[in-house]
Amino acid sequence: MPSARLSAGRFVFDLDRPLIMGVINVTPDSFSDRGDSFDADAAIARAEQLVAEGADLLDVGGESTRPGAPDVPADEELRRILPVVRALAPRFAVSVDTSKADVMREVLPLGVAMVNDVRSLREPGALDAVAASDAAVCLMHMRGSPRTMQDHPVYADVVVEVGGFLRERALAAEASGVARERIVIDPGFGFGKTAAHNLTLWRQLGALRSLGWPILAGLSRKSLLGTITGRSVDQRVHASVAAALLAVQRGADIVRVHDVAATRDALAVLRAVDHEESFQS
Ligand code: HH2
Repeated sequence: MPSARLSAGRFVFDLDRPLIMGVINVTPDSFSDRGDSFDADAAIARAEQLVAEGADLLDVGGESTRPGAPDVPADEELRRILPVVRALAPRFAVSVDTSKADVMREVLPLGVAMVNDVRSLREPGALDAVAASDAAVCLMHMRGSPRTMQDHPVYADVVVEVGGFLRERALAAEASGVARERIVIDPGFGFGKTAAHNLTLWRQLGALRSLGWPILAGLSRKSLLGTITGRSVDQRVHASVAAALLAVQRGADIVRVHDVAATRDALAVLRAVDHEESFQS
């Protein structure tokens, strides 16, 4: 079973309750918010709001990974996120959503708590950049790249293949010197998967968790929820809250969400029902 703690730079999180990671997309083209936080001041204000609402971690990203998104050069990604990371990292537990070693090397000395890499530290230099720090890392499964990942993904057994990949990447990180309690794994909902693949992985989160690392689940506002409910991106809050709840019930330790306040309330209800001792009148 995964370690009961997550060590993330100067932060240590107890994983006996689920953590909420709030999303800050410093991008003009994210699928989920259409550039609401592209301006640095807007991103910082949103981050402060998400912390007040109950976010444990803030995930700051400067490159959209939606299906079909173009690659963004490292200097442009840094131009977008650096003012935001500089303002937030001294105050809060900041995760940086990036795959580029150049970006990691620039932000890690600023006191970043986590690197969240949708490419699982496979870009040149990325593994070493994280190993040389004390930050946590989220290793995510993706088939192909954002430009190609939804082109007819096929798996013989999606749970075995995703689990095998995540295990291999987590062991590679450990072999490079990243302690086990700094590692989180993520099946990568929507990254090179059909709706059926996503649902199978979701049902089997417990099997992935038994690999030995905590699980992060990112389902918030995703197209799977649009497929299920028929709703557009800006109308997926209710489905996203249900998704966070059902991910935690099936084994997620961290949920990556846009709607922090609503998710926090839902998880508080779950905890009151599941843990008698947490709610005594
Ligand atoms: N999903 C997105 C981005 N980063 N990281 C992890 N670990 N897991 C995820 O599921 C995940 C992620 C996509 O969501 P969003 O950031 O809202 O959109 P975009 O990539 O278009 O900026």
